[in-house]
Amino acid sequence: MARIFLGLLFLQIFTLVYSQCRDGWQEQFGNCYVFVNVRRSHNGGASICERYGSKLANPKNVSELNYLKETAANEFKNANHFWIGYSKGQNNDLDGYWNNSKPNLSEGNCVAMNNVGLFMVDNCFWQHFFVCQRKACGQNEYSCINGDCIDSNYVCDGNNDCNDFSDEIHCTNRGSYFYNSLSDKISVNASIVQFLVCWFTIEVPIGYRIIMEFQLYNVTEYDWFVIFEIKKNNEISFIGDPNLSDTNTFYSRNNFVIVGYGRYHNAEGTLFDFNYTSIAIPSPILQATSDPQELSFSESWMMFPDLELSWKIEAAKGSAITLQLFELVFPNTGKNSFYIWYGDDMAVNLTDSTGNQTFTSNTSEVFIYFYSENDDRNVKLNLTYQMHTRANLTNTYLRKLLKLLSKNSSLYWRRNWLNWNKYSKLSRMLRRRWILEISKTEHLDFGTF
Ligand SMILES: [Ca+2]
Repeated sequence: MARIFLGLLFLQIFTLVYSQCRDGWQEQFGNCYVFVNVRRSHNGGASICERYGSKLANPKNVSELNYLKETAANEFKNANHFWIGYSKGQNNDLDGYWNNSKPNLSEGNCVAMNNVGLFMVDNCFWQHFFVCQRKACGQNEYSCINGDCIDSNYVCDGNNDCNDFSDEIHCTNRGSYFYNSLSDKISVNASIVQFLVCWFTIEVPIGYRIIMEFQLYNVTEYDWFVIFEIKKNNEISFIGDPNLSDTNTFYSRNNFVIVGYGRYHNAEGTLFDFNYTSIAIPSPILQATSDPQELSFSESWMMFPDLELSWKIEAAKGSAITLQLFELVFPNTGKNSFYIWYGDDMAVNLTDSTGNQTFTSNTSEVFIYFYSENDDRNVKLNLTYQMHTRANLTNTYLRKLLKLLSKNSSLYWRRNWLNWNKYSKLSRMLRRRWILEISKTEHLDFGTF
């Protein structure tokens, strides 16, 4: 009886561990796919895929395209589009399988697809959900986190066969413990450390970052201790060591953290304990109203290295959005970028700027993008966003506008302004032009709109 039970247990572990795709990934056409419900730029999504040894999905034929669109319809309830891997190539053309509907390159450089199988080219910084794709492993292989496939006999044998330790992170018989809840407390007592080296690996969902806070740290100089994470290409990135730092709080670069401890002398009692929590880094879509609303960075986000943040601000169709920037402190070092798109392809690169500035869109959406490679502690953003309806612009400030326009332009403008409704296409163009003119004018106070 006991033998049968052990046999069943073994079978269960076997099927759990040695599937051809990792948990959460779907196998299809010899590939593994994951549909990520987190909004990122094209590059941000691609970089998350790379950590898993995968790329943004590239449908190569109609079956793969149909699979992507049908699965996306289920997985991405609130998204019109999701990123796939195609983008503008070196030959300035789009490389990909288009099912006779090649998108128009004039609208951007990166390709998104929707859940009815149509493509569009979008600004690569825009935020969309995304799909990663990698090759599935064979029948008797283990699927490493980094995308490698190893012989399943090498799992939990004490050797780092995957090169990212993922074949050795969940082997309690060898002193490696795996945590995948969003928060937990990990307390390590000398009595449970039977091994010379033990590992504690935390993996939280994609899009989350981990904060570790040490309460107790009795690791001596005779021991070995490290907190690190694996980036793409198995590159190790050290997060910190409580012994060497003036802080007991550490922030992850991605959704993994590994804590390693090596015991080189006899120890007693609790060696170290820490709490970890994880927070999602959002990419919100905000609705502008006629009242100014505040947008600012959360200080806790700023502590994370390799941080991509974005906000899309939408207003009612036909209206405009004004951003009033009150404070911006932003390091102009490393690979940092800060952009605001506030009109038809008008981007402001804010790497250098601080202080009061106003931006007024000529479209009903504004996009703000921030990236910082460093965990710079001194980043501040404080701005308000506000919608201006067409009614505000046409009725209340008509006289003001006409006065302004007549100052430095001809009667042409007045004449067409009065024909606003008659020539709707022309008037749209003119309205955009007017808003642009106003935004360039210093003496108009937008707070009064
Ligand atoms: Ca191994």
